[in-house]
Amino acid sequence: MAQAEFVRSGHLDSFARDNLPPRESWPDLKVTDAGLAYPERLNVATELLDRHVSEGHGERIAIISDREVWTYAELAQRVNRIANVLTRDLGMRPGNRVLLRAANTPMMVAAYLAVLKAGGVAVATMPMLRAGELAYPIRKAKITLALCDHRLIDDLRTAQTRTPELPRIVTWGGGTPTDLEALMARAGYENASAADTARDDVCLIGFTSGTTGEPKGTMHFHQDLLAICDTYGARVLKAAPEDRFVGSPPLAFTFGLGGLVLFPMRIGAAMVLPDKAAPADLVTAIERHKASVCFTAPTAYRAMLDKLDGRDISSLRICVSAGEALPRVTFEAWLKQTGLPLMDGIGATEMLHIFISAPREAIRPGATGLPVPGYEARIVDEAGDPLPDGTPGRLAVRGPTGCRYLADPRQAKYAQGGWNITGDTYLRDADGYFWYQARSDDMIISAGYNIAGPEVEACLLTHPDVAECGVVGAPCPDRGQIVKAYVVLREGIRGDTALAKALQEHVKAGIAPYKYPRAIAFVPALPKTPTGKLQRFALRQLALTET
Ligand code: 3UK
Repeated sequence: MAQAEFVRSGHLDSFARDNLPPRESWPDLKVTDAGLAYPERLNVATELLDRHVSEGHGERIAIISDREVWTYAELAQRVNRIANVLTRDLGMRPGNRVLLRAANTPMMVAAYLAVLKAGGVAVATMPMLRAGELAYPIRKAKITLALCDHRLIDDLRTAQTRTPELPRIVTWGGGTPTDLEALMARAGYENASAADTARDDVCLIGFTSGTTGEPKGTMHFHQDLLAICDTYGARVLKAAPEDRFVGSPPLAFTFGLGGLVLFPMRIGAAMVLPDKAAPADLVTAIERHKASVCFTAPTAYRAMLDKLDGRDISSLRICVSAGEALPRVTFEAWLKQTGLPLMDGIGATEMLHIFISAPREAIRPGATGLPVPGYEARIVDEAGDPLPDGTPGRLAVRGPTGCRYLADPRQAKYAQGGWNITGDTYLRDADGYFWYQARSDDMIISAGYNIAGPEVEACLLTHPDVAECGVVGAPCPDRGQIVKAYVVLREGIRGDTALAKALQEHVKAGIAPYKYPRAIAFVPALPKTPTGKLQRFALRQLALTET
Protein backbone atom coordinates (compact mmCIF):
# COMPACT_ATOMS: atom_id res chain seq x y z
CA MET A 1 0.00 0.00 0.00
CA ALA A 2 1.22 3.53 -0.71
CA GLN A 3 2.54 5.30 2.34
CA ALA A 4 3.17 8.97 2.81
CA GLU A 5 6.82 9.85 2.27
CA PHE A 6 9.14 10.17 5.23
CA VAL A 7 9.20 13.45 7.07
CA ARG A 8 12.65 15.14 6.94
CA SER A 9 14.74 13.38 9.53
CA GLY A 10 16.22 15.15 12.53
CA HIS A 11 18.95 12.53 12.74
CA LEU A 12 22.52 13.38 11.80
CA ASP A 13 23.42 9.70 11.97
CA SER A 14 21.11 8.06 9.40
CA PHE A 15 21.74 4.47 10.52
CA ALA A 16 18.18 3.85 11.74
CA ARG A 17 16.41 5.08 8.61
CA ASP A 18 19.00 3.40 6.38
CA ASN A 19 18.34 0.08 8.07
CA LEU A 20 14.57 0.13 8.11
CA PRO A 21 13.08 -2.50 5.83
CA PRO A 22 12.05 -1.22 2.38
CA ARG A 23 8.60 0.45 2.44
CA GLU A 24 6.97 -2.29 0.44
CA SER A 25 7.72 -4.80 3.17
CA TRP A 26 6.23 -2.72 5.98
CA PRO A 27 2.79 -3.54 7.30
CA ASP A 28 0.17 -0.85 6.62
CA LEU A 29 0.37 1.90 9.20
CA LYS A 30 -3.05 3.30 10.02
CA VAL A 31 -2.38 6.48 11.87
CA THR A 32 -5.04 8.88 10.62
CA ASP A 33 -7.52 6.00 10.30
CA ALA A 34 -6.98 5.46 14.01
CA GLY A 35 -8.06 9.04 14.63
CA LEU A 36 -4.53 10.17 15.46
CA ALA A 37 -2.66 13.20 14.13
CA TYR A 38 0.86 14.17 15.12
CA PRO A 39 2.84 17.17 13.91
CA GLU A 40 5.73 16.46 11.53
CA ARG A 41 8.29 17.71 14.05
CA LEU A 42 7.83 15.62 17.17
CA ASN A 43 10.01 14.69 20.10
CA VAL A 44 8.26 12.25 22.38
CA ALA A 45 10.14 13.46 25.48
CA THR A 46 8.66 16.95 25.02
CA GLU A 47 5.17 15.47 24.91
CA LEU A 48 5.57 13.08 27.83
CA LEU A 49 7.62 15.24 30.15
CA ASP A 50 8.29 18.89 29.33
CA ARG A 51 4.68 19.59 28.39
CA HIS A 52 3.53 18.87 31.95
CA VAL A 53 6.08 21.29 33.33
CA SER A 54 5.29 24.04 30.82
CA GLU A 55 1.57 23.62 31.47
CA GLY A 56 2.18 24.29 35.15
CA HIS A 57 2.04 20.73 36.45
CA GLY A 58 5.71 20.42 37.39
CA GLU A 59 4.80 19.72 41.01
CA ARG A 60 2.88 16.54 40.17
CA ILE A 61 4.58 13.34 41.28
CA ALA A 62 6.25 11.46 38.43
CA ILE A 63 8.26 8.72 40.16
CA ILE A 64 7.97 6.99 43.51
CA SER A 65 10.72 4.55 44.47
CA ASP A 66 11.40 2.87 47.81
CA ARG A 67 13.71 5.80 48.74
CA GLU A 68 12.77 8.80 46.62
CA VAL A 69 9.92 10.77 45.17
CA TRP A 70 10.54 12.88 42.06
CA THR A 71 8.11 15.43 40.69
CA TYR A 72 7.77 16.03 36.96
CA ALA A 73 9.92 19.15 37.37
CA GLU A 74 12.64 17.19 39.18
CA LEU A 75 12.58 14.46 36.58
CA ALA A 76 12.76 17.07 33.79
CA GLN A 77 15.79 18.61 35.52
CA ARG A 78 17.65 15.29 35.58
CA VAL A 79 16.69 14.52 32.02
CA ASN A 80 18.08 17.88 30.89
CA ARG A 81 21.34 17.27 32.72
CA ILE A 82 21.76 13.80 31.24
CA ALA A 83 20.85 15.09 27.77
CA ASN A 84 23.62 17.69 28.10
CA VAL A 85 26.11 15.05 29.22
CA LEU A 86 25.15 12.94 26.21
CA THR A 87 25.52 15.70 23.65
CA ARG A 88 28.28 17.85 25.19
CA ASP A 89 30.53 15.40 27.02
CA LEU A 90 29.95 12.14 25.22
CA GLY A 91 29.55 13.46 21.69
CA MET A 92 26.21 11.80 21.09
CA ARG A 93 24.59 12.96 17.87
CA PRO A 94 20.91 12.61 16.96
CA GLY A 95 20.37 9.13 15.55
CA ASN A 96 23.18 7.47 17.55
CA ARG A 97 22.09 4.34 19.39
CA VAL A 98 22.57 4.40 23.14
CA LEU A 99 22.50 1.22 25.19
CA LEU A 100 20.77 1.45 28.56
CA ARG A 101 21.30 -1.13 31.25
CA ALA A 102 19.61 -0.97 34.64
CA ALA A 103 16.76 -2.34 36.67
CA ASN A 104 13.55 -0.30 36.73
CA THR A 105 14.95 2.63 38.72
CA PRO A 106 14.29 6.39 38.61
CA MET A 107 17.69 6.98 36.97
CA MET A 108 16.88 4.41 34.29
CA VAL A 109 13.74 6.36 33.43
CA ALA A 110 15.66 9.65 33.39
CA ALA A 111 18.40 8.18 31.19
CA TYR A 112 15.83 6.70 28.80
CA LEU A 113 14.00 10.01 28.43
CA ALA A 114 17.28 11.90 28.04
CA VAL A 115 18.28 9.70 25.10
CA LEU A 116 14.90 10.38 23.48
CA LYS A 117 15.11 14.11 24.16
CA ALA A 118 18.62 14.32 22.67
CA GLY A 119 17.32 12.57 19.55
CA GLY A 120 19.13 9.31 20.24
CA VAL A 121 17.82 5.82 19.70
CA ALA A 122 17.35 4.00 23.02
CA VAL A 123 18.32 0.34 23.15
CA ALA A 124 17.41 -0.87 26.63
CA THR A 125 18.62 -4.29 27.69
CA MET A 126 17.17 -6.67 30.27
CA PRO A 127 19.18 -6.66 33.52
CA MET A 128 19.23 -10.44 33.37
CA LEU A 129 21.18 -10.59 30.11
CA ARG A 130 24.79 -11.75 30.34
CA ALA A 131 27.84 -10.71 28.33
CA GLY A 132 27.17 -13.09 25.45
CA GLU A 133 23.61 -11.83 25.06
CA LEU A 134 24.62 -8.17 25.26
CA ALA A 135 27.16 -8.46 22.46
CA TYR A 136 24.50 -9.19 19.86
CA PRO A 137 22.46 -5.97 20.13
CA ILE A 138 25.68 -3.96 20.44
CA ARG A 139 26.86 -5.28 17.10
CA LYS A 140 23.53 -5.39 15.35
CA ALA A 141 22.48 -1.86 16.30
CA LYS A 142 26.06 -0.52 15.99
CA ILE A 143 26.06 0.89 19.50
CA THR A 144 28.99 3.06 20.49
CA LEU A 145 27.73 4.49 23.77
CA ALA A 146 26.24 2.91 26.88
CA LEU A 147 24.77 4.22 30.13
CA CYS A 148 24.73 1.60 32.87
CA ASP A 149 23.83 1.26 36.53
CA HIS A 150 27.16 0.53 38.26
CA ARG A 151 25.69 -2.59 39.85
CA LEU A 152 25.26 -4.20 36.42
CA ILE A 153 28.55 -3.18 34.85
CA ASP A 154 30.45 -6.50 34.93
CA ASP A 155 28.65 -8.25 32.11
CA LEU A 156 28.68 -5.11 30.00
CA ARG A 157 32.45 -4.76 30.44
CA THR A 158 32.88 -8.36 29.36
CA ALA A 159 30.64 -7.74 26.35
CA GLN A 160 32.72 -4.67 25.55
CA THR A 161 35.87 -6.76 25.23
CA ARG A 162 34.10 -8.97 22.70
CA THR A 163 32.69 -6.32 20.37
CA PRO A 164 34.84 -4.48 17.84
CA GLU A 165 32.86 -1.23 18.26
CA LEU A 166 33.96 -1.01 21.91
CA PRO A 167 31.12 1.14 23.16
CA ARG A 168 32.01 3.88 25.56
CA ILE A 169 30.40 3.14 28.91
CA VAL A 170 29.38 5.67 31.53
CA THR A 171 28.04 4.31 34.81
CA TRP A 172 25.83 5.89 37.40
CA GLY A 173 25.39 5.28 41.10
CA GLY A 174 28.99 4.30 41.81
CA GLY A 175 30.00 7.62 43.35
CA THR A 176 33.23 7.93 41.34
CA PRO A 177 34.43 11.23 39.80
CA THR A 178 33.74 9.91 36.31
CA ASP A 179 30.21 8.79 37.19
CA LEU A 180 27.24 10.13 35.26
CA GLU A 181 26.13 12.10 38.31
CA ALA A 182 29.45 13.95 38.45
CA LEU A 183 29.06 14.96 34.80
CA MET A 184 25.43 15.92 35.34
CA ALA A 185 26.40 18.37 38.07
CA ARG A 186 28.27 20.67 35.66
CA ALA A 187 27.21 24.29 35.61
CA GLY A 188 24.93 25.34 32.81
CA TYR A 189 23.39 21.90 32.30
CA GLU A 190 19.96 22.67 33.76
CA ASN A 191 18.34 23.44 30.43
CA ALA A 192 18.32 21.42 27.25
CA SER A 193 16.22 21.84 24.17
CA ALA A 194 14.76 18.74 22.60
CA ALA A 195 16.32 17.52 19.35
CA ASP A 196 14.26 18.56 16.35
CA THR A 197 13.21 15.03 15.43
CA ALA A 198 10.60 13.95 12.90
CA ARG A 199 7.52 12.06 14.03
CA ASP A 200 8.79 9.11 12.00
CA ASP A 201 12.35 9.16 13.26
CA VAL A 202 13.24 5.94 15.06
CA CYS A 203 13.60 6.50 18.81
CA LEU A 204 13.88 2.99 20.16
CA ILE A 205 14.98 -0.44 19.08
CA GLY A 206 13.43 -3.20 21.15
CA PHE A 207 15.09 -6.57 20.85
CA THR A 208 12.79 -9.56 21.11
CA SER A 209 13.86 -12.28 23.50
CA GLY A 210 13.87 -14.91 20.79
CA THR A 211 13.61 -18.46 22.05
CA THR A 212 14.96 -19.68 18.74
CA GLY A 213 17.33 -17.89 16.42
CA GLU A 214 18.84 -14.48 16.96
CA PRO A 215 16.88 -11.69 18.64
CA LYS A 216 15.08 -9.35 16.26
CA GLY A 217 15.46 -5.58 16.63
CA THR A 218 12.06 -3.89 16.35
CA MET A 219 12.24 -0.22 15.39
CA HIS A 220 9.73 2.30 16.68
CA PHE A 221 9.19 5.98 15.90
CA HIS A 222 8.62 8.95 18.19
CA GLN A 223 4.95 8.97 17.16
CA ASP A 224 4.55 5.26 17.96
CA LEU A 225 5.16 5.87 21.65
CA LEU A 226 2.33 8.37 21.68
CA ALA A 227 0.10 6.25 19.45
CA ILE A 228 -0.05 3.40 21.99
CA CYS A 229 -0.96 5.89 24.73
CA ASP A 230 -3.64 7.49 22.58
CA THR A 231 -5.21 4.18 21.51
CA TYR A 232 -4.84 1.43 24.13
CA GLY A 233 -4.06 3.88 26.93
CA ALA A 234 -6.88 6.33 26.30
CA ARG A 235 -9.52 4.03 24.88
CA VAL A 236 -9.13 0.76 26.80
CA LEU A 237 -7.04 1.29 29.93
CA LYS A 238 -8.62 4.68 30.71
CA ALA A 239 -6.46 5.49 33.71
CA ALA A 240 -6.54 8.91 35.40
CA PRO A 241 -3.89 11.50 36.37
CA GLU A 242 -4.41 10.48 40.03
CA ASP A 243 -3.40 6.89 39.29
CA ARG A 244 -0.15 5.31 40.44
CA PHE A 245 1.22 2.66 38.09
CA VAL A 246 3.21 -0.34 39.32
CA GLY A 247 4.35 -3.61 37.78
CA SER A 248 7.10 -6.11 37.14
CA PRO A 249 8.14 -6.09 33.46
CA PRO A 250 11.57 -4.57 32.78
CA LEU A 251 11.62 -1.28 30.87
CA ALA A 252 13.68 -3.08 28.24
CA PHE A 253 10.52 -5.06 27.48
CA THR A 254 8.04 -2.79 25.73
CA PHE A 255 5.28 -4.19 27.97
CA GLY A 256 7.08 -2.53 30.89
CA LEU A 257 8.04 0.65 29.04
CA GLY A 258 4.43 1.30 28.06
CA GLY A 259 2.78 0.16 31.28
CA LEU A 260 5.17 1.79 33.72
CA VAL A 261 6.49 4.88 31.90
CA LEU A 262 4.60 5.93 28.76
CA PHE A 263 0.99 5.45 29.89
CA PRO A 264 1.37 7.28 33.21
CA MET A 265 3.47 10.09 31.71
CA ARG A 266 1.06 10.72 28.86
CA ILE A 267 -1.60 11.69 31.43
CA GLY A 268 0.65 13.19 34.11
CA ALA A 269 0.22 10.25 36.50
CA ALA A 270 2.86 8.64 38.73
CA MET A 271 4.90 5.45 38.37
CA VAL A 272 5.92 3.35 41.36
CA LEU A 273 9.31 1.68 40.90
CA PRO A 274 10.02 -0.70 43.80
CA ASP A 275 13.53 -2.16 44.20
CA LYS A 276 12.23 -5.63 43.57
CA ALA A 277 9.17 -6.75 41.67
CA ALA A 278 8.66 -10.43 42.38
CA PRO A 279 4.99 -11.21 43.19
CA ALA A 280 5.43 -10.73 46.96
CA ASP A 281 7.29 -7.43 46.40
CA LEU A 282 4.52 -6.19 44.13
CA VAL A 283 1.96 -6.77 46.87
CA THR A 284 4.18 -4.85 49.29
CA ALA A 285 4.67 -1.99 46.81
CA ILE A 286 0.94 -1.71 46.12
CA GLU A 287 0.21 -1.57 49.84
CA ARG A 288 3.05 0.80 50.74
CA HIS A 289 2.74 3.25 47.84
CA LYS A 290 -1.03 2.96 47.27
CA ALA A 291 -0.60 1.86 43.68
CA SER A 292 -3.80 1.73 41.66
CA VAL A 293 -2.83 0.31 38.24
CA CYS A 294 -0.80 -2.89 37.95
CA PHE A 295 0.94 -4.34 34.88
CA THR A 296 2.25 -7.89 35.16
CA ALA A 297 2.03 -11.41 33.76
CA PRO A 298 -0.71 -13.94 34.48
CA THR A 299 1.65 -16.21 36.44
CA ALA A 300 2.52 -13.28 38.72
CA TYR A 301 -1.16 -12.59 39.49
CA ARG A 302 -1.57 -16.26 40.32
CA ALA A 303 1.46 -16.16 42.65
CA MET A 304 0.27 -12.89 44.26
CA LEU A 305 -2.95 -14.60 45.32
CA ASP A 306 -0.98 -16.60 47.90
CA LYS A 307 0.51 -13.41 49.36
CA LEU A 308 -2.63 -11.36 49.94
CA ASP A 309 -3.55 -12.57 53.42
CA GLY A 310 -3.77 -9.68 55.84
CA ARG A 311 -2.55 -7.18 53.22
CA ASP A 312 -4.34 -4.00 52.23
CA ILE A 313 -4.32 -3.61 48.47
CA SER A 314 -7.56 -1.63 48.37
CA SER A 315 -5.85 1.16 46.37
CA LEU A 316 -5.71 -1.16 43.36
CA ARG A 317 -8.38 -0.57 40.71
CA ILE A 318 -6.96 -1.65 37.32
CA CYS A 319 -5.00 -4.89 36.76
CA VAL A 320 -3.54 -5.60 33.33
CA SER A 321 -2.39 -9.10 32.41
CA ALA A 322 -0.28 -9.64 29.28
CA GLY A 323 2.69 -11.49 27.87
CA GLU A 324 1.04 -14.89 27.99
CA ALA A 325 -2.47 -16.25 27.83
CA LEU A 326 -4.51 -15.59 30.96
CA PRO A 327 -5.98 -18.87 32.20
CA ARG A 328 -9.63 -18.52 33.12
CA VAL A 329 -9.04 -19.99 36.58
CA THR A 330 -6.58 -17.19 37.33
CA PHE A 331 -9.16 -14.62 36.21
CA GLU A 332 -11.85 -16.20 38.44
CA ALA A 333 -9.59 -16.56 41.49
CA TRP A 334 -8.34 -12.95 41.23
CA LEU A 335 -11.89 -11.66 40.87
CA LYS A 336 -13.04 -13.71 43.86
CA GLN A 337 -10.23 -12.59 46.13
CA THR A 338 -9.87 -8.93 45.10
CA GLY A 339 -13.17 -8.06 43.45
CA LEU A 340 -11.22 -6.87 40.38
CA PRO A 341 -11.48 -8.33 36.88
CA LEU A 342 -8.06 -8.90 35.28
CA MET A 343 -7.79 -7.00 32.00
CA ASP A 344 -6.19 -9.44 29.58
CA GLY A 345 -4.45 -7.98 26.54
CA ILE A 346 -2.22 -9.36 23.82
CA GLY A 347 0.71 -7.25 22.82
CA ALA A 348 3.94 -7.86 20.95
CA THR A 349 7.33 -6.18 20.76
CA GLU A 350 6.76 -5.75 16.99
CA MET A 351 3.49 -3.86 17.67
CA LEU A 352 5.07 -2.00 20.61
CA HIS A 353 2.16 -2.74 22.94
CA ILE A 354 -1.32 -4.20 23.41
CA PHE A 355 -3.62 -4.37 20.36
CA ILE A 356 -6.40 -6.70 21.52
CA SER A 357 -8.01 -6.25 24.92
CA ALA A 358 -11.38 -5.27 26.34
CA PRO A 359 -12.35 -2.24 28.40
CA ARG A 360 -13.28 -3.23 31.98
CA GLU A 361 -16.99 -3.04 31.32
CA ALA A 362 -16.80 -5.38 28.32
CA ILE A 363 -14.52 -8.16 29.58
CA ARG A 364 -15.46 -11.73 28.67
CA PRO A 365 -13.64 -14.17 30.96
CA GLY A 366 -11.42 -16.50 28.91
CA ALA A 367 -11.31 -14.25 25.82
CA THR A 368 -8.41 -11.87 25.17
CA GLY A 369 -10.89 -9.20 24.08
CA LEU A 370 -11.69 -6.94 21.13
CA PRO A 371 -9.32 -5.08 18.81
CA VAL A 372 -8.14 -1.91 20.54
CA PRO A 373 -9.96 0.99 18.81
CA GLY A 374 -7.53 2.15 16.11
CA TYR A 375 -6.41 -1.42 15.37
CA GLU A 376 -8.03 -4.02 13.16
CA ALA A 377 -7.65 -7.75 13.68
CA ARG A 378 -8.77 -10.79 11.75
CA ILE A 379 -8.21 -14.51 11.46
CA VAL A 380 -6.65 -15.69 8.21
CA ASP A 381 -5.64 -18.96 6.58
CA GLU A 382 -2.21 -19.87 5.24
CA ALA A 383 -2.86 -17.83 2.08
CA GLY A 384 -3.85 -14.76 4.11
CA ASP A 385 -7.56 -15.01 3.32
CA PRO A 386 -10.04 -14.30 6.13
CA LEU A 387 -11.64 -17.31 7.84
CA PRO A 388 -15.22 -17.48 9.10
CA ASP A 389 -15.94 -16.74 12.77
CA GLY A 390 -15.40 -19.72 15.05
CA THR A 391 -12.57 -21.17 12.94
CA PRO A 392 -9.09 -21.16 14.45
CA GLY A 393 -6.44 -19.60 12.24
CA ARG A 394 -3.57 -17.14 12.11
CA LEU A 395 -4.02 -13.81 13.88
CA ALA A 396 -3.45 -10.81 11.58
CA VAL A 397 -3.48 -7.23 12.86
CA ARG A 398 -2.79 -3.70 11.68
CA GLY A 399 -2.99 -0.25 13.18
CA PRO A 400 -0.93 2.85 13.87
CA THR A 401 2.09 0.77 15.00
CA GLY A 402 3.61 -2.25 13.28
CA CYS A 403 6.61 -4.40 12.57
CA ARG A 404 9.81 -2.91 11.17
CA TYR A 405 12.79 -5.12 11.94
CA LEU A 406 16.29 -3.73 11.88
CA ALA A 407 17.91 -5.22 8.74
CA ASP A 408 16.31 -8.65 9.04
CA PRO A 409 14.94 -11.02 6.39
CA ARG A 410 12.40 -12.25 8.95
CA GLN A 411 10.44 -9.04 8.19
CA ALA A 412 8.74 -10.95 5.35
CA LYS A 413 7.42 -13.51 7.81
CA TYR A 414 5.87 -11.03 10.25
CA ALA A 415 4.52 -8.53 7.72
CA GLN A 416 2.39 -10.14 5.01
CA GLY A 417 0.09 -8.29 2.64
CA GLY A 418 0.04 -5.20 4.84
CA TRP A 419 -0.88 -7.15 7.99
CA ASN A 420 1.21 -8.14 10.99
CA ILE A 421 1.15 -11.91 11.46
CA THR A 422 1.87 -12.41 15.14
CA GLY A 423 2.45 -16.17 15.04
CA ASP A 424 -0.55 -16.87 17.25
CA THR A 425 -3.49 -19.12 16.52
CA TYR A 426 -6.74 -17.44 17.53
CA LEU A 427 -10.41 -17.64 16.79
CA ARG A 428 -13.00 -14.86 16.67
CA ASP A 429 -16.51 -15.50 17.95
CA ALA A 430 -19.74 -14.16 16.49
CA ASP A 431 -19.59 -11.15 18.83
CA GLY A 432 -16.13 -10.17 17.59
CA TYR A 433 -14.18 -11.35 20.66
CA PHE A 434 -10.78 -12.97 20.07
CA TRP A 435 -9.96 -16.26 21.84
CA TYR A 436 -6.35 -17.39 22.14
CA GLN A 437 -5.57 -20.99 21.16
CA ALA A 438 -1.76 -21.32 21.08
CA ARG A 439 1.38 -20.03 19.42
CA SER A 440 0.98 -21.31 15.86
CA ASP A 441 4.22 -23.31 16.13
CA ASP A 442 3.13 -24.81 19.42
CA MET A 443 0.03 -26.69 18.30
CA ILE A 444 0.40 -30.33 19.24
CA ILE A 445 -0.70 -32.85 16.65
CA SER A 446 -1.43 -36.19 18.27
CA ALA A 447 -3.00 -39.06 16.31
CA GLY A 448 -4.46 -36.51 13.89
CA TYR A 449 -5.97 -34.27 16.58
CA ASN A 450 -4.87 -30.62 16.89
CA ILE A 451 -4.36 -29.86 20.56
CA ALA A 452 -3.51 -26.45 21.99
CA GLY A 453 -1.06 -26.79 24.88
CA PRO A 454 -2.42 -23.70 26.71
CA GLU A 455 -5.90 -25.25 26.90
CA VAL A 456 -4.49 -28.32 28.65
CA GLU A 457 -2.41 -26.06 30.91
CA ALA A 458 -5.49 -24.00 31.82
CA CYS A 459 -7.29 -27.19 32.81
CA LEU A 460 -4.38 -28.54 34.87
CA LEU A 461 -4.19 -25.21 36.70
CA THR A 462 -7.70 -25.76 38.04
CA HIS A 463 -6.33 -28.70 40.09
CA PRO A 464 -5.53 -27.51 43.63
CA ASP A 465 -2.10 -29.19 43.73
CA VAL A 466 -0.76 -27.48 40.58
CA ALA A 467 1.23 -24.25 40.94
CA GLU A 468 2.47 -23.92 37.34
CA CYS A 469 2.65 -26.12 34.28
CA GLY A 470 3.78 -26.29 30.67
CA VAL A 471 2.33 -28.63 28.06
CA VAL A 472 4.13 -29.60 24.85
CA GLY A 473 4.16 -32.34 22.23
CA ALA A 474 6.61 -35.19 22.85
CA PRO A 475 7.62 -37.43 19.94
CA CYS A 476 5.77 -40.75 19.79
CA PRO A 477 6.20 -43.46 17.13
CA ASP A 478 2.50 -44.38 17.09
CA ARG A 479 0.76 -41.03 17.43
CA GLY A 480 3.35 -38.67 15.96
CA GLN A 481 3.24 -36.69 19.17
CA ILE A 482 1.74 -37.18 22.59
CA VAL A 483 0.66 -34.48 25.01
CA LYS A 484 3.25 -34.14 27.76
CA ALA A 485 2.80 -31.97 30.85
CA TYR A 486 5.60 -30.55 32.98
CA VAL A 487 4.09 -29.74 36.34
CA VAL A 488 5.36 -27.64 39.26
CA LEU A 489 3.41 -28.63 42.37
CA ARG A 490 2.36 -26.34 45.20
CA GLU A 491 4.60 -26.27 48.23
CA GLY A 492 4.42 -29.41 50.33
CA ILE A 493 2.85 -31.61 47.63
CA ARG A 494 4.78 -34.68 46.47
CA GLY A 495 4.57 -35.86 42.87
CA ASP A 496 4.01 -39.61 42.48
CA THR A 497 2.21 -41.93 40.08
CA ALA A 498 -1.03 -41.63 42.02
CA LEU A 499 -1.01 -37.85 41.63
CA ALA A 500 -0.04 -38.13 37.93
CA LYS A 501 -3.03 -40.41 37.44
CA ALA A 502 -5.29 -38.01 39.35
CA LEU A 503 -4.15 -35.10 37.15
CA GLN A 504 -4.86 -37.10 34.02
CA GLU A 505 -8.36 -37.90 35.25
CA HIS A 506 -8.83 -34.25 36.15
CA VAL A 507 -8.08 -33.18 32.57
CA LYS A 508 -10.28 -35.89 31.05
CA ALA A 509 -13.16 -34.65 33.19
CA GLY A 510 -12.58 -30.99 32.33
CA ILE A 511 -11.95 -30.97 28.57
CA ALA A 512 -12.23 -33.43 25.66
CA PRO A 513 -10.52 -36.63 26.87
CA TYR A 514 -8.25 -36.96 23.81
CA LYS A 515 -6.40 -33.86 25.04
CA TYR A 516 -5.26 -35.38 28.33
CA PRO A 517 -1.50 -35.54 28.97
CA ARG A 518 -0.33 -39.10 28.38
CA ALA A 519 2.95 -38.23 30.04
CA ILE A 520 3.43 -36.13 33.16
CA ALA A 521 6.76 -35.03 34.65
CA PHE A 522 7.01 -33.26 38.00
CA VAL A 523 9.67 -30.54 37.93
CA PRO A 524 10.87 -27.99 40.49
CA ALA A 525 10.62 -25.04 38.04
CA LEU A 526 9.82 -24.26 34.40
CA PRO A 527 12.23 -22.69 31.90
CA LYS A 528 11.34 -19.01 31.30
CA THR A 529 12.54 -16.25 28.96
CA PRO A 530 13.93 -13.00 30.47
CA THR A 531 10.47 -11.55 29.86
CA GLY A 532 8.94 -14.26 32.03
CA LYS A 533 7.37 -16.37 29.32
CA LEU A 534 7.27 -20.13 29.44
CA GLN A 535 9.89 -21.52 27.04
CA ARG A 536 7.90 -24.26 25.34
CA PHE A 537 10.83 -24.71 22.99
CA ALA A 538 13.07 -25.74 25.93
CA LEU A 539 10.39 -28.14 27.18
CA ARG A 540 10.14 -29.70 23.72
CA GLN A 541 13.93 -30.19 23.72
CA LEU A 542 13.62 -31.81 27.12
CA ALA A 543 10.81 -34.02 25.86
CA LEU A 544 13.05 -35.08 22.97
CA THR A 545 15.83 -36.29 25.24
CA GLU A 546 13.51 -37.99 27.68
CA THR A 547 11.71 -40.24 25.23
C1 3UK B 1 2.17 -13.77 23.41
C2 3UK B 1 -0.03 -13.45 24.56
C3 3UK B 1 -1.90 -14.76 24.80
C4 3UK B 1 1.72 -13.92 21.99
C5 3UK B 1 4.02 -7.81 25.01
C6 3UK B 1 2.16 -6.66 26.02
O1 3UK B 1 4.36 -10.16 25.19
C7 3UK B 1 4.67 -9.11 24.62
O2 3UK B 1 5.59 -9.07 23.60
P1 3UK B 1 6.54 -10.25 23.10
O3 3UK B 1 7.17 -9.79 21.85
O4 3UK B 1 5.58 -11.50 22.81
C8 3UK B 1 4.47 -11.45 21.92
C9 3UK B 1 3.72 -12.76 21.98
O5 3UK B 1 3.41 -13.07 23.35
N1 3UK B 1 1.20 -12.99 24.21
C10 3UK B 1 1.34 -11.75 24.69
N2 3UK B 1 0.24 -11.39 25.38
C11 3UK B 1 -0.64 -12.42 25.32
N3 3UK B 1 -0.66 -14.60 24.31
N4 3UK B 1 -2.54 -13.83 25.53
C12 3UK B 1 -1.95 -12.65 25.83
N5 3UK B 1 -2.60 -11.73 26.58
O6 3UK B 1 2.22 -15.15 21.53
C13 3UK B 1 2.38 -12.75 21.29
O7 3UK B 1 2.50 -12.95 19.90
O8 3UK B 1 7.44 -10.70 24.21
C14 3UK B 1 2.80 -7.83 25.67
C15 3UK B 1 2.72 -5.44 25.68
C16 3UK B 1 3.93 -5.40 25.03
C17 3UK B 1 4.59 -6.59 24.69
N6 3UK B 1 5.78 -6.50 24.04
